[in-house]
Order: sequence, then structure tokens, then C-alpha cells
Amino acid sequence: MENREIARLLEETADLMEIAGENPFRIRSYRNAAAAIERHPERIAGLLAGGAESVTRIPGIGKGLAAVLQEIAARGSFEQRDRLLEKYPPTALELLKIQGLGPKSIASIWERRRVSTIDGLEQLCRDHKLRMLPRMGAKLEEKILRSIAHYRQSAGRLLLSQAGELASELVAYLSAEKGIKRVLPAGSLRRGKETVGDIDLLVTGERAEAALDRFLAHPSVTEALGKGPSKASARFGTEGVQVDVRALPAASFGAALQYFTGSKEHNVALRALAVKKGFKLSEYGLFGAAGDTLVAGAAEEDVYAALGMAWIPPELRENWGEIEAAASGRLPRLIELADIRGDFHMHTAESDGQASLEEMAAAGRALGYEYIAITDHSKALAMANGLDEKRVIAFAERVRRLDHASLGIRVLSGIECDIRKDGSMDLEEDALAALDIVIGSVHSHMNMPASEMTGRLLRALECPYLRILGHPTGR
Ligand code: DGT
Ligand code: CA
Ligand code: CA
Repeated sequence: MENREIARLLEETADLMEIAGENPFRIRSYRNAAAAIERHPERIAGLLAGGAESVTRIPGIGKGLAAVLQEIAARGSFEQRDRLLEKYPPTALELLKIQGLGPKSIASIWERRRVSTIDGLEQLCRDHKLRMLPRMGAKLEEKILRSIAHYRQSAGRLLLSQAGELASELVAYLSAEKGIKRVLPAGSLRRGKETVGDIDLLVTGERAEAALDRFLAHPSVTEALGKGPSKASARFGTEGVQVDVRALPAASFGAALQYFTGSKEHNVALRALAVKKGFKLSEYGLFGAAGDTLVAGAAEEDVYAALGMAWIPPELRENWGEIEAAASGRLPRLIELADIRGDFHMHTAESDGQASLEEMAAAGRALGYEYIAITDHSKALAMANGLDEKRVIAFAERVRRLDHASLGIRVLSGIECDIRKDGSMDLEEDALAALDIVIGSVHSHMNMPASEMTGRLLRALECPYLRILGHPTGR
């Protein structure tokens, strides 16, 4: 099992413990351990082979958790998780993703109505039966119906970061097979979309077909969905993500990469243009109109070049005008990670971050940044140990005294000041004035009617010290 999967089991169990109303300190310890494991550079499964002591060295993992980890490594689950899953069906975990529904409500709905699925919950709301349960009302029913609609839109898709991690794990795994020359992600993952429906991998090399068997033999495959001579599909890992692997001959690898990178809209437009120019374009290559002479196929660049245009970065391939731009040499230069000169939003251990100011400065310098702004939470976020006016002023003073030359990076003093319900700022202006930069963010009362929320934000923007509006969409 990969660390990511072990971490997920622990997180899931912590969620179930929360639904069961168990000891908050134990729940915290599971979550902390999950975070530590996910971050840990070595494979936990490998470490465990050397005995329990090898994992108790990791901060956040004591003897009790080490035993749990050994049990997970041995049989893929552990006693406490099994016990909770007997009590609550696994679908209850999905209910936690519905905004507005906490673990206590989920437990109550299950105990009183035996409902543990999203469809069941939706029905309860539609039948106005949720409001009959203690501490629930008509307003909550409406809110939950909205949350369910929102959840369904994004359900089944992975965040780009998660898909990227899974894909690189698989790329490394498949590349280890002899006779495999290249393994590349295509599809929405290669286009850098925010979410990814399924992962598409392309393989080439004289033994590319062998990669299909190796893929299906991967220990994290949970369900094989099919295998043909040049394609295999399976559900993968605890997330159940679909992965499609295609084995391709080198001569058409570029054309296939172009085709399977998509988007579909980009492909349709490109194919129409090819036809207009007297070609035929498919995943097998760019051919003359008769379909028998291969014009381009081995490299993606050649396909675009033969169509009279510059190679188009995958991130632009959505048929939003990129084909016309490429044909007339007007493609924009994309912003790369290396273009980022600094970061204006970061928390430290002063509030709910984990590292100190000095550690953040060192990390910023290592990334090649010229500056960072430290912007911890303000006092309204008491749970995050937000700063009050006194601490803000002391912090601004501390930053002024820093020896920036020896830090090797410019550090600015800042705050992520909470915007109150009425649009006023959480801190007095004197304190805000002492800082280099002020971010204002909404963290509460997210469900106001649009006009009220707009009024609230406009009032916040009137504050003369506010320079940046934080996470305006609430994400
Ligand atoms: P996803 O998986 O929903 O995040 O989005 P994609 O873009 O990865 O879509 P997917 O996995 O269904 O297909 C991968 C690529 O294959 C897609 O971007 C373009 C190409 N493709 C798939 N179906 C068609 C089709 O019917 N026509 C054309 N022209 N291309 C297609
Ligand atoms: Ca895909
Ligand atoms: Ca696919």
C-alpha cells in the first residue's frame, strides 16, 4: 500500500469516529498521523518490514498507531475501522462531503431514519422529513438540496493534484518494465484541467503491450474494466479512479498523443482544418487525402507543423481560439512556475500553519522567490489562534527588525484579516496600518443572499488598508 492510501484509511476512520461521536483527541491523533504519513518521504509499508520502531520515529506516530499500521499492512484494514463499518455503512462517509451536514446530523439521520446515502438524503429533504428530526429545519433542507446538486457536479472527478500524483506513481511503475520507451499522461491531466475524470496514459516501446499486463497486475487495481490488444482499463486505488492505458507503435505516438490529449473540441476543430488543407487526421497519424501516405505521426510537433502552425501547449487546447493563434504566430507565452516571484498568502505556527517565519522564508528562498508576505489569521478565527491587535503590532515590529540580507529574501508583514458579517474588518485600523500588506477574507456566513454578500465585500474593500481580497469564490 502506498502512503497516500494508508493516510486515506486513517482519515476515513477518523471521519467514522466523528460520526460515532468518539473521543476528539483520538480523532485528532488519527488525522495528525494521516497527515504525517502522507508527507513522509519513505514508504511506510517498507519501513514496517523493519519493525514497529521504524515508524514510531515519525512525529505523530506512537506505539498505538504503529500497531494499527502493522495491521493495515498485513490485511488492508484494522479492527477499529471494521467495528465502525459494522455500525455505519461506508456510504455515510460520502454524506460528509455534503456541505451543511455535520457528523452529528449524519449519525442522527442514520439512527432515526436508516438513511445513509445521498439519494436517500435527497428524498428526505424533498419529502420534508428531515425537518422532523431534532435540530433540523426547513432552511437546512433547502441548503442540503443545493449542496447535493453542487456535489453531483464535481463527484467522480479528482483534483488535478491528486490525479497527478497517481499518474506519476503509475508512470514510474510502468516505465520499470523492460522494452518500454515512453509512458506519458494525456487527456485532461496533460491539459492541466482543475479536475480530471479519468487518467489516460500512453505507452510506447517494443514491448508496449507487456505494459498493459503489468498495469492490470498492479496491486492497487481494484477492478479490471477490460483489455484489448492495445488498451487496458481498470479502476485504481481506494479512490476508484478509472485509468486507461494505451500501447502504441512509435510511428504514430505523436499523433496518438495529440488525439488523446484532446480536448475533444480542439480535436474536432483541428480535424476540420486538416480536411480543409487536404489531409486526414486521426489517432494513427496525419495522412494525405487518399489516406495512404503518412505525412506526420511520430512527433506531435510534426502534426501541428504539417498543418501550418506552431506546437500548441496542452493547457490551451480547448478550441478557444488557440488554433487560429497558432496558425498566425500569435500564441501567448504561458506563465510557468519559474515566473512566480513571490507569495502573498501564507500562514505560520503563529496561527494555524505548521512552520515558523524563518522556515517559510527559507522555503521561499529555495523556490527562488524574491519576497514572501506572512499573512496569519486574525482574531475572529479563534480556533486557528488568530492574531489580535497587540500581537499584530508586535509581529509588524518583529518583521521590521529582521535582517533581510541574511535571510536572503524580502519578508513582508501581513495579515489575512477576517471580514465580519457586516463587512467591517476584524482588526482596528491602527493595527492594519502597522503592516506591509492586508488581505481581507470571508470565513463565515457564506450563505448570504448575493446582494447582501456583495454589499459586505464592497464595504470591506472600502477599508483603506485592504490590498487583496482573499479567496473570493470561497474555495
Ligand atoms: P476527463 O477524462 O473527463 O477529465 O476528460 P478527457 O479530456 O481526458 O476525456 P477522455 O478521457 O474521455 O478522452 C481523452 C481524450 O481523447 C479527449 O480529450 C479527446 C479524445 N477523445 C475522446 N473521445 C473523443 C471523440 O469522440 N472525438 C474526438 N475527436 N476525440 C475524442
Ligand atoms: Ca481522461
Ligand atoms: Ca479516458
